Amino acid sequence: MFWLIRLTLLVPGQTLVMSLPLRNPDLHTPPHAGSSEADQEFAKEYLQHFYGYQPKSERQKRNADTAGDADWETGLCDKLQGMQRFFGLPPSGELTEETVAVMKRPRCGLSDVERFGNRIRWKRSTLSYRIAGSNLPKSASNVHKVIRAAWKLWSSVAAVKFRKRSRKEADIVISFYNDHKDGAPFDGTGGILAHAFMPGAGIGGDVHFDADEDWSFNTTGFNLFAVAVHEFGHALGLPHSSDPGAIMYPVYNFAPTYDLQLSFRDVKDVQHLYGELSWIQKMGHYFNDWFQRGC
Ligand SMILES: [Ca+2]
Ligand SMILES: [Zn+2]
Ligand SMILES: [Zn+2]
Repeated sequence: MFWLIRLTLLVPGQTLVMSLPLRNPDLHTPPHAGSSEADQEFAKEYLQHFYGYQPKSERQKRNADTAGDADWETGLCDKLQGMQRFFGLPPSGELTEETVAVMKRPRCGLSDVERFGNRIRWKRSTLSYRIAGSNLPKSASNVHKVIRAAWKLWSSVAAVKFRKRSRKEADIVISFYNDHKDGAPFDGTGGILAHAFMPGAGIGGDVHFDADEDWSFNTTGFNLFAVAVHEFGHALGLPHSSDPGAIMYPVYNFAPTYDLQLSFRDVKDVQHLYGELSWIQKMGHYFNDWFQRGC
């Protein structure tokens, strides 16, 4: 799946992307009972991408004091335990089947551990967004409806509003891509579903969906609404949450039998950035919903 090792650092108004060639498979076998070599390579790349694991260079390995597994000694075990803790798995540091299964679940492309402070936010309270026209799943009108509903979930709990623009530049550009050149290529069906950029100028705040996914508006494939709400959380400045009930949980776990709702933590986090709704704003939302229901 990964032909490049990617490290993406997102800071307001600035994006730094580094791509390195994939290393040859390591000859050392870490103490991962039962896991195949392919799983071990996959796990290393996963931990590099999502948990900040940085393998030593070949030269550093040669200079290592012991002949043990250099990768293992340079933090792979710590990163694996960090991943296991994040997902509520026993933090054994062993690449168990259960751990590999979690790693292989479809998910968001952003890291689970990068933190950029807790006050990265847009300075304005009204943001514009634009849906780029190409590669949209069918039908486009459904996409527009779902995107509007996803923004509304956030604006109904925090003092931030969203306005759609058709042509002019917008703060947040939403696109569906196969190939694209932001340093974090998509990977075909499954794997990474989408990614977004933290608030900032230029590409900041933009949201990209993998056009190769089977996007849906119901219970089949990947529910676009669920993924959009998650990615819009990033576009507003929210990091990943380890709470499986939170929208900001990085793995796709939409349960079609339930209404999608923000968790208590999601609400508190977005209110921390943008403030709570005023009494008048709450009444405005209430009457708006009331008129839309037609009763
Ligand atoms: Ca994908
Ligand atoms: Zn995410
Ligand atoms: Zn992208």
